[in-house]
Amino acid sequence: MFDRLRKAFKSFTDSIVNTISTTTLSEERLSELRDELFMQLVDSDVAVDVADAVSNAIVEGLRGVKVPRFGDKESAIREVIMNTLSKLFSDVPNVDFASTVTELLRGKRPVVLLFLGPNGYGKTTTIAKITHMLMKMGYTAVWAAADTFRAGAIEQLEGHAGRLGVKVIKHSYGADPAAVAYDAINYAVNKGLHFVMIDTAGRMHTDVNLMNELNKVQRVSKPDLSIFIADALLGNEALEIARHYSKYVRIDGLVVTKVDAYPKGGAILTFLYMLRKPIYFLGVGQGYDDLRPFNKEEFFRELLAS
Ligand SMILES: Nc1nc2c(ncn2[C@@H]2O[C@H](COP(=O)(O)OP(=O)(O)OP(=O)(O)O)[C@@H](O)[C@H]2O)c(=O)[nH]1
Ligand SMILES: [Mg+2]
Repeated sequence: MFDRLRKAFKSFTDSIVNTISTTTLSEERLSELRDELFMQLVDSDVAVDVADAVSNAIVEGLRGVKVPRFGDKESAIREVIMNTLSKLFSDVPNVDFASTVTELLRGKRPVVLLFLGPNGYGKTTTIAKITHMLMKMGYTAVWAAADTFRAGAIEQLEGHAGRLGVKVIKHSYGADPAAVAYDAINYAVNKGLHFVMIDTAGRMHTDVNLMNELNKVQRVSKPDLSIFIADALLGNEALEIARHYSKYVRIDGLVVTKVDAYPKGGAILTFLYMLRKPIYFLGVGQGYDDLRPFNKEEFFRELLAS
């Protein structure tokens, strides 16, 4: 995964090691290397502003760094880059989803999870995957079919529910999604279930009516976590939409989907840097098990692994 982004860091690290093996890192050479890294990051789909900030910070971190003359130069360089990335992203929370929701359950039941995002980004599939994971942990869930807008949305959710053995609370198409969410929460309260997952209709931030409707769903359901589903393949577009969404709804964190079909990898860095929100999971396929917990430090380590 993230092959292209890993190659960008690998090629940069190699260039640094080659330079310091023969000469010192002059200002001029550092500036060339910074431009090289910037271009490689942009080619890996990192947004321009983010590529600029990351390449500048890494070159700053390398300035005047002491590298062992005979030791493992590459690891020394990788450590500098790792430390720089950690610092650059230090205020982006690293959230372990499973332990967070377990913690939330100590204080209340049900825990309510609201899933948001544009059409086709993977909301419904992600609900199924996360529920599958929570059920394996021994928890119970009910789903709110709050996408009462798109034809076939309720049946699609019921299809997943049938396979996983989850109850769906539904109204008819055109019904108020907030009312569906409200009923699902009441159902969970009465049955003592652990989780309510609310499946909402895909929408663009430009549709003010639909965005206000989403705001109402959030006000009524008071979710413990509102999760924006970001399609990795639509990197910058997904970023812009998430930023506009924030004017209407609270976003607590993200799941980045379709990472299996996205060797470039750069959008993940872009989302983290620009939104400063935790990424709970990466979606890595269409199966229920294709969900990978995300940890930013592990991600950076993976990017820098030789
Ligand atoms: N390869 C891959 N495909 C995914 C992933 N997540 C979702 N998909 C696919 O993306 C398509 C859309 O997924 P949905 O879950 O229906 O998306 P949605 O956001 O609910 O879409 P709407 O209900 O139309 O707004 C489906 O074909 C999914 O199988 C992923 O992580 N990897
Ligand atoms: Mg859907």
